[in-house]
Amino acid sequence: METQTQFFRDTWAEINLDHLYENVKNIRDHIPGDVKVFAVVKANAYGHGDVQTAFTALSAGAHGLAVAFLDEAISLRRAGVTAPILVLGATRPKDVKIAADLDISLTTFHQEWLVEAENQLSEGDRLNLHIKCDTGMGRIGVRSTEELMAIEQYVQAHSQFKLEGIFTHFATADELNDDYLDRQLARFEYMLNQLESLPAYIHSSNSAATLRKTNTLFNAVRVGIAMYGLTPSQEMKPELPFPLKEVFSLHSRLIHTKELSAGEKVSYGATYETGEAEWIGTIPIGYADGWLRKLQGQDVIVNGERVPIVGRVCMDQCMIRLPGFLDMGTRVTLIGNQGEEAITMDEIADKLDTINYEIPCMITTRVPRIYMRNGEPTEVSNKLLATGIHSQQENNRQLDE
Ligand code: PMH
Repeated sequence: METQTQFFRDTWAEINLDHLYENVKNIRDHIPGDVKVFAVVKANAYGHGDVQTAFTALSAGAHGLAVAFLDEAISLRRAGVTAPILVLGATRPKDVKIAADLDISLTTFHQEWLVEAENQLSEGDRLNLHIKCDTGMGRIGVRSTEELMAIEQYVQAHSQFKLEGIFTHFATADELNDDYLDRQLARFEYMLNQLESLPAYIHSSNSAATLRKTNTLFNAVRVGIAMYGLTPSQEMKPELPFPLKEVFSLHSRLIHTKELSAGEKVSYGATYETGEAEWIGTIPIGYADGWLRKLQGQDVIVNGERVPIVGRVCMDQCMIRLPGFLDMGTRVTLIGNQGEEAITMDEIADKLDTINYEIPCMITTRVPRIYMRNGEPTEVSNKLLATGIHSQQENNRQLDE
């Protein structure tokens, strides 16, 4: 089959929208029907592609979206998202007008911020706010009840503001020992009790708390990592209420193969030396794609078999030891399944001494994302294409296999 493509390289990530849909649906079904799900799509949906993730999560029953920064929210609105969007991080008070205009909810945790924000808004404007409580994460948020009450009063007294929500974030929800989480929860409940009236959304749970706990759900949850099919921590693996399906996989193709004789060297520093005659393949992915130099020695899957990356990872390419001669263009899977073999995000995270969250985030935007449904690349809706954003990711590659 002829390859039709809007990008011109042999490395890509596949985003399995069926898995994403299933994960969101399972999360939705796991919690009571009146608890709303905010799909956390910050950081380009943890590297998966925010617009496609957002639309899929919403179609699977998510009520709204959460992002870190105002820019991320604006980009979703411009892509046609009409669902509620909450900015979880801090927004500069001078930028609140655009949030009000686009019906984007912001997070607040300082009274002075409200005073400055009010100056940017006119009589008829309405800015939806969620108060962030710092109950023990030590990142952002109101820490004292006096501050909390002052903020509530200020918001109530100014018609440009509407108190839409209040929330906190747990530092240890992915650990099975609940001592610290319970202390945070108690502090949050105490803060809620100080309010004159409760806003529409009360939320504290990330994925780990949503999957593991029932007493932290309130009436909304903010789910990121589990939606992408990744377990929040290794400890939680045996505790999962349903299987999570990984959404992101990473692939490349052999662009060069050769047989080297014994004693020949490979890559910068000439650190790898063939022990015998070896077939060596080159794949066009390197550290500028986020495939870090530390991944030297990591396995990839080719022809259904695990083989190692040999020699140093270069900026745009790396070399692998092949089981024998293989055709150019043969698919190489760096993350995901091929035949009977699988390389999980957790395996890569382990190799890099980090957490699975970091892996899809670190694969740079130079790697095109292909959105898959029923095993086929999806037609991206004309509406999305018309926005002209995320064009690198909005492609419709026919995989020639
Ligand atoms: N809510 C807030 C405020 C967050 O910062 C995050 C994730 C989530 C919800 C979703 O968490 P989950 O992906 O575990 O479900 N934030 C981060 C972070 O700042 N670093 O790693 C994850």
